[in-house]
Amino acid sequence: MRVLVTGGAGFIGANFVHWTRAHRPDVEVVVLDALTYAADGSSLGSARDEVELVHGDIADNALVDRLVKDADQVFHFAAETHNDNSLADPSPFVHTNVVGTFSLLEAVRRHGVRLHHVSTDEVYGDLELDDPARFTEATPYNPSSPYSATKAGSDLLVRAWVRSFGISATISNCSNNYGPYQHVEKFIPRQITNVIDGIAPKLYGDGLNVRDWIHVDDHNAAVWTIAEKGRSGETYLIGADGEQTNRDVVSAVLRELGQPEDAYELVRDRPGHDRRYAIDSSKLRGELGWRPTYADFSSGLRATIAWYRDNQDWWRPQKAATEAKYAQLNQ
Ligand code: NAD
Ligand code: TDX
Repeated sequence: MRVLVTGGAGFIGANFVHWTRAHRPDVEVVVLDALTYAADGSSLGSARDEVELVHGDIADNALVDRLVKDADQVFHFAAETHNDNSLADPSPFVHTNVVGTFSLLEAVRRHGVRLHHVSTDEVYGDLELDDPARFTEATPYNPSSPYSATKAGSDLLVRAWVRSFGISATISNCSNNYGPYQHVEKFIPRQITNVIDGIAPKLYGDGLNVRDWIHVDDHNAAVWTIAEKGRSGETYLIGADGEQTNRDVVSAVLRELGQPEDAYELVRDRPGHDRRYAIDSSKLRGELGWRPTYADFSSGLRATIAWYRDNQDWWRPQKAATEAKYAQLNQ
C-alpha cells in the first residue's frame, strides 16, 4: 500500500509518518510538503531515508495529480494552522486550506483514490465555561477565526465532493494536540521553551480559556482507525477527555521545571478568542473501538517537557523570530 501524506513535515504529519513506520511497516509513504516556516524536514529524523519527501504546494494541480495517481490513500494534514497568524494575514489560509484542499479533491475524484481529511474542532466555534454540552458530529458549524473558517470551508468541500461526485472520503475533527515536534509558536511549546529560557509564560486574557488536550500519537492512531474502518462520507470527532484551563497547563509546566506555579504573565487577549473547546468522541469509540493510550494528561505533558528540554537543537533556530513576532503584538 502506498500513501500520500500532505503536510508530513509539520507537527502532526511528521508524527504520523513515525507512527506509520512503527505500526504499519509495509506501507510506503510519500510526503508532499511546501516546507513553510511551520515545517522542519529534520522532524522526520531517520524516516528521511525511507520516505519520499516531495517539496511542493498542494494547490499545484499538475504535481498533485501525478502524486495522487500513484497513491492508494491520501492523508491530508497540510494546512496553515496558527490562529494568531490568520488574524495578521488570512491570505495563505485561504490559499492552502481552501484552494489546496480543492486541488486535492479534484485529483482524488479523477483517480478514484480514497481521502482522509484531517480537521479541527474549531469549526464548531466555542462553548461557555459552564456549558455541560460538548461538541458532537451534529454540532452546527460556527467558526470564529480566519483559520477555523477556512478549515470549515475545506470540510464542507469534502462533504460536497462525497455527495455530488461520489468520492470516497472520511473526515476527522480533533481537539488540541500536544507532543514532540510542535512549533514554538503554539501554546504548550511556547511556554515550555520560555521557562527553559527564563522568560515568564504568557497567558492571553484571564488565562481561563479551556482547551481539550490530546497526545499527537493518540490523534494519529485515530486517523488510521478511521481510514481503515470508517464509513465513507462520515465525520468522526477525536478527543481524549483532556479539558484544562490554560492557567492550569502553564502552572503544571512551571512546577515541572522547578518554578513557582504562578510565575506567569497575563498579556493582551487574542481577538475573537474562543472560550472553550470540548469533544465528545463517543461515535469514534463506539463504532470503531478507538481508545486513547495517553489517558493521563499530566504524564503526557511531563514527557513533552522532557522532549523540549532534551531537543533544544530542534527548536532554538525558530525561537527568537517567533518571540519577535509576538512582541509586535504585545503577546
Ligand atoms: P503545522 O503547522 O505544524 O504543519 C502544517 C504543515 O503543512 C507544514 O509542514 C507546512 O509546511 C505544510 N503546508 C502548509 N501549506 C502547504 C501547502 N500549500 N502545500 C503543502 N504543504 C503545506 O500543523 P499541524 O499542527 O501539524 O496540523 C496538521 C493538520 O491537523 C492541519 O490540517 C490542522 O488543521 C489539523 N489539526 C491540528 C490540531 C493541532 O492541535 N495542532 C488539532 C486539530 C487538527
Ligand atoms: O502564548 C500563548 N498564550 C496563550 O494563552 C499562546 C500561543 C496561546 N495561548 C492560548 C490561546 C488558546 O486559548 O492557549 C490556547 C491554545 O493556543 P494555540 O496553541 O494557539 O491553539 P488554538 O488556538 O487552540 O488552536 C490549536 O488547536 C486546534 C491549533 O493551533 C490549531 O491548528 C488546531 O486546529
